[in-house]
Amino acid sequence: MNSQKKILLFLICFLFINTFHSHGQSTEIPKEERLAWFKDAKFGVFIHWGIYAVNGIDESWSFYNNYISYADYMKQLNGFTAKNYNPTKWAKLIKESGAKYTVITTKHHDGVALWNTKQNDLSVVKKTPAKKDVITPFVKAIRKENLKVGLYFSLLDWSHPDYPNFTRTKTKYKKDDKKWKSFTKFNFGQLKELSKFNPDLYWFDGDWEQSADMWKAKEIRQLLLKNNPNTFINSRLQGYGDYATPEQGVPITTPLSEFWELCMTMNNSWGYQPNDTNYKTVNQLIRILVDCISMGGNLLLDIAPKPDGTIPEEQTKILKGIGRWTNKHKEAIYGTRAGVPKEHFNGYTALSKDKTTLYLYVDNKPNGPLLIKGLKNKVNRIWVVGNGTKLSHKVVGKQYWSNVPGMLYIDVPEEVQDKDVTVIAILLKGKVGLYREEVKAIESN
Ligand code: FHN
Repeated sequence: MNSQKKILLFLICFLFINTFHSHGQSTEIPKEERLAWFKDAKFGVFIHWGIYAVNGIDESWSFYNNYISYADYMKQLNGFTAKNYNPTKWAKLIKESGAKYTVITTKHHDGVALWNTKQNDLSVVKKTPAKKDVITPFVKAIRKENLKVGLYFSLLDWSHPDYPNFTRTKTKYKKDDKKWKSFTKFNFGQLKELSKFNPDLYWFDGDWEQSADMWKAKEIRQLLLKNNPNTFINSRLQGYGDYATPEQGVPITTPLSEFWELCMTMNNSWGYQPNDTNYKTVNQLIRILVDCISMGGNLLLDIAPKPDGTIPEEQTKILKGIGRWTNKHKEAIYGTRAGVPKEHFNGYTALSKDKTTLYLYVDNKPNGPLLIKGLKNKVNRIWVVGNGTKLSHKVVGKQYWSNVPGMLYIDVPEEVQDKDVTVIAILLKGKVGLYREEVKAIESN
């Protein structure tokens, strides 16, 4: 074979290897299939539970930022009892809230594992009065409620002796291949242990401190998907994830990723902090959920259990309050897709998966009939979601000779309005069609 043919053969092989095995994703079940339930779920509950609840201080960050010494931070191990931990009660409350999935911290940046890891001794099993694995019973209780389970795992571990970083002002080492190899073996060991729980999703955190190569992110992805080809990963694996995870700030513009989830605290703290009484109201949180739904995303709302395993009363009330609304408006939540551009309706909207029903979310008291502009479809029926009342409506301003749609006005009597967000369903003739052209001057009547 002459040298030209050899070069051509090499190039073909190189292209094949790089095209079909970069990220290893071409051999994976398509993302749309793996994340189908996630796209429909819309609402999840995040759980930050750890020793940081004992003093009610920032999770891991309090020692990283030198607000407390590491030694004093770790003394919180002695206060983590889980003596009133009732995972079944947690699972039922999460179900009642209308959440379809939950994500629990298995290990935060402080390195304290909540399951019986065999990779080291830093766990609530070996180092706290709890003396038990709290993840296994939680996963079991969640599955019993037919909810999906996600496991949060911090890639970085500021406690581990072989991990280079420690606090904002101290590092254990700058570069040490032997130590880093040892830490990588530790991380993979813990990830293999977590894969045994067969979670529906992995919620990585802390990826910002190292590169994809250093984390061996590609190998982590391959390990987890080999263990369960239907699982998926959040964005925090240095480019090897499946969906975007905006945090705390409600997106202003619709995220570019088709799959995304806003994670948010109920007050301003991820962990239990009794001094943080700055809770968002149920009404505010429902409207945040509606905002995410209207943009085609999910809300992952955090709760922060106390050291004994009880969920703070304020947080229980909020989950129940959200559950009232989600239970009443199921059809306008689960399985919906992003709504129509704001020019057509001055508020939040969403569409049914088949695009034949348009949902309007009204988070205020209308001064008059609602207005929808530029809707090409004829309307079959309009009703109030959650109580079925049919609503009177009419089209105004449609000129027989013009293709510009008329303006659809819908009356919403006070008695059918929801105390938080009223949802109106519009059953269209066919799939939604929107007039998006420029309205021109008239040349003949
Ligand atoms: O550093 C963590 C933080 O403590 C918390 O766990 C949040 C939750 O998404 N994630 C990281 C900050 O982005």
